[in-house]
Amino acid sequence: MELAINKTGLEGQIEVPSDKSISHRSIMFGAIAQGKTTIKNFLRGDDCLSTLKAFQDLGVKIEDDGTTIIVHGTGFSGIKQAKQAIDVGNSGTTIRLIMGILAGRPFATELFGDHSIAKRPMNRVMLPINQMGATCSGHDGTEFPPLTVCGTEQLQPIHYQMPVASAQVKSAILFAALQAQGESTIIEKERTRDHTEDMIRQFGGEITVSGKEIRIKGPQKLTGQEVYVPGDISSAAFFLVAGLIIPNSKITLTNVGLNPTRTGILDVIEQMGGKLTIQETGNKQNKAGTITVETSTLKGIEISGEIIPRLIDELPIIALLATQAQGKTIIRDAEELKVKETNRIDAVANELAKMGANIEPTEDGLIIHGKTNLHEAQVTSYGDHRIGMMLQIAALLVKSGTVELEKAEAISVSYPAFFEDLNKLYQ
Ligand code: SPQ
Repeated sequence: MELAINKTGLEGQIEVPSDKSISHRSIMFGAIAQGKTTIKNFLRGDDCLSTLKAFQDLGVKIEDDGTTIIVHGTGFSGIKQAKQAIDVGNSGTTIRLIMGILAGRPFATELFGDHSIAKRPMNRVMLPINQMGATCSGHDGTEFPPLTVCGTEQLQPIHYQMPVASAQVKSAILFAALQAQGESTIIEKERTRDHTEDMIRQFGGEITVSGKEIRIKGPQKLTGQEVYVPGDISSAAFFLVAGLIIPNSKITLTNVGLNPTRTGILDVIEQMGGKLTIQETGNKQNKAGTITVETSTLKGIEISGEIIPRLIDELPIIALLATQAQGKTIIRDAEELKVKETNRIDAVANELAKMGANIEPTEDGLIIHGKTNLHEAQVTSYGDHRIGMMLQIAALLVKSGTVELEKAEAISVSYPAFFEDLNKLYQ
């Protein structure tokens, strides 16, 4: 697809799409709780629709009138053996979190996905849930999907020191721990997004979090709730960066979820000298706000350590931001980027370099020297939604020629209306 280029003066207001992480979890919690869960503002991106379909395949009654989703949960025992293998599409969150739920169900389930899912590491979830008593195995003795999960109603609790900072692994263990006989303890490597912990509380469960240590007793019964999904800061990130780097721009983003485990990008923008204002609009339980950004003079910084999980999905677009900052930006401790929908360290470095950026991949991140002009190129998303959207924002800086994006369709995984929303800013 040919991307829009050479834009200045982006102006306007966008309501960013609903949070992908919370949308997945709202279906999952609705399915394992007793009673009705009503979900408003659910993200209708491909990934979350894969979760919805997966739970229908597992025997859960889910109604969708196009606006509101109603999940009729009957507890963990309402999760029944599927008639066929479950297709998770491109969604790492779906496959990893479902494994934790299936760990406590007494039957075998086969899980598979697309070409990218077939390369995503699963030992990180299989090892702890197997330690709890499930039997999970990957394709041909590997850790990779297609996977088989054989669950048991006799799950044991676990004391687990996490070797990776991963909200997906933590969440899978929490779902298994909710079904285990006794107290489990999870110690995070770094604190990661805590939507699962929040929703356990929202659905009437008990969980104790103290720094990086989480304690949870099983078995627990949860109760259906009303869930309103806030906007996704990971989707807002593309327009935050556009507003900062495109000349003469001012963009306002409404209803952006501001859970502190997700807001690392806002800290980075402030440290780089970006002009940003935040007006909080949500409540204590569901922090949200309106964010306005303006074209800014930016400087390079170092991004490393505990902030990385708070902005892991924003690193591709932060790398673009760094190409427009004066001086050197170093991103470290982000080796997890290599095992996302694609190797995001290589993908970002290759594609931005094709457009003229001065960017080097490293073992655990990127080094970017700015400020550079970007020029026309033929680029690819590698089938990764976040790489595709980052490249469209980069193309807006290109003065002449064409920027052709391969595999643009991947963007519908998390932001089906991305191009329509972008169009609104220059009409
Ligand atoms: O679902 P998927 O494909 O893994 O989604 C990604 C993304 O960019 O949308 C990662 F590729 O986000 C993950 C995120 O990186 C969503 C997520 C979650 O909802 O729990 C947690 C993070 O992954 P991880 O591996 O660090 O736990």
